[in-house]
Amino acid sequence: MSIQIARIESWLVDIPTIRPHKLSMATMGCQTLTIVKMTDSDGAVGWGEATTIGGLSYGPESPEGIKSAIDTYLAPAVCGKRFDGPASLAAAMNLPVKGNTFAKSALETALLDLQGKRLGVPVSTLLGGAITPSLPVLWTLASGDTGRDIDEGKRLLAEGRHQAFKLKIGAKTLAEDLRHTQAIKEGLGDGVSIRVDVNQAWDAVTAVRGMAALQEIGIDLVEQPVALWDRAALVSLSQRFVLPVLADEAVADAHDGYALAAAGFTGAYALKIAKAGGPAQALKLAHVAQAAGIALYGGTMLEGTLGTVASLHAWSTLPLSWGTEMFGPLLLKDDIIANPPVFRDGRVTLPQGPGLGITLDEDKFRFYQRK
Ligand code: MUC
Ligand code: MG
Repeated sequence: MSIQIARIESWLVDIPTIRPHKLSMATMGCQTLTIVKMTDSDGAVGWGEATTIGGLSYGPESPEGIKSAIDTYLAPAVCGKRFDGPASLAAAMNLPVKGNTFAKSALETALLDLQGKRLGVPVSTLLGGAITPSLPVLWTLASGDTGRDIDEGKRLLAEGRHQAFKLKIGAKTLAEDLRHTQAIKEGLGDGVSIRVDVNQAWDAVTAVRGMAALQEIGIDLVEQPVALWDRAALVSLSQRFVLPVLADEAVADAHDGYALAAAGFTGAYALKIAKAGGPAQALKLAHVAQAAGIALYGGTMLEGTLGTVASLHAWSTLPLSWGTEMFGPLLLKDDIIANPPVFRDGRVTLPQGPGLGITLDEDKFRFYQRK
C-alpha cells in the first residue's frame, strides 16, 4: 500500500531507570527515547523510536544527534514522497544520508506502524509473518554489586519472570570479573543460563584467558569480548572454544554479517534494529546469518516499549537459537505506552493489533518530553 508521508515530528523523552545499569563503558541512570510521529497525507499516524546506550559510549549516534539527523536531513528527504514499504523508504534515506542507522530505524518503524494500521495487519505480517506468538526474554543483572545482582536474579526466578540472565563485565580486572561471574553462577544454580557481555573491553590475549575461565565456570555465551574492529580475534575465539561467541557491536548490518561469516566466524549474531537501520534491515542480517549457519539472537539497544515491540515483530519471524533480551521497558521506571506487552514465564507476548499494536499514553508522553 502506497503511503504519502506528509509530516515527521520528533521528541526526546527521558525516562529514569529502576536502578543504575552498569556496562563496561557507561553507567545508565536514565534512558532517552527519540520518538518519531509520521503522519500521511490522509492524516493516518505511525510511531517510531530510536535509542542508544550511554550517550555516545555505545555507538556513533547520540540521542540529540538522532533527533538532529531526523529533523534536518531525513524528514526533508522523505516528506511529500510516496512509499510502498521499507525498501523504497531505505533507498530514499540512504542516498542523502550515509550511516545514521539509529535515526533511520525510527523512521522505518514509523512507516511500518502506519502501513500496518492502514492495512489492518500487524507489523510482523509485513515482515514475513510471525512463526511464534511469544519469545523468550532474558534479564541483565548489572547493578554493579555482586550480592545485589544475586538477590535480583533470585527474585526474578521466584517470580517466574526470567529463566536466563546476562551479566555485564569488562569494566573491572579479569580476576574481579571472574569472581563476580562465578558467584552469580553458583548463587543462581545450575539450571539457570548465564551469559556475559564484555562490550569490547578485552584485548585478544585477555579474551583467550577470559573465555577459558568462563568456559570452566559453565557460562553459556560470551558477547563481544573484543573490540568491534578486531574481526580476526573474534573469528579465532569462535573457532578455538567450545563456549560460543555472540557478535554484537561487530555486526551491524547484512554486509558485516557476510564479512564475518566469510572470515570463518562460528557462533551467533545479536540483531538490533538500531544497528541495521530498522526492523526490515535487521532481517537482512538475519537472513545472511541463516544462509551461513550462524545462530540468531534478538538484541536490544535498551529500547522503550515502542522500539522493543518493533523489534519483537521482526524477531517473531525468525528461529532464534538464543532467544532475546527484549526487556528494555522493564528497566525503565515508567512507560509512555498505555498497553505494553506482558512479560511472564521467561517470555514476552507479541501485541496482536494492527501496526505495532500499541497506543501512546499522551499524558506520560508529554510529562517525560525534554523541554
Ligand atoms: C548490549 O551491548 O548488548 C543489551 C542488554 C543490556 O543490558 O545492554 C544492552 C547492550
Ligand atoms: Mg552487547
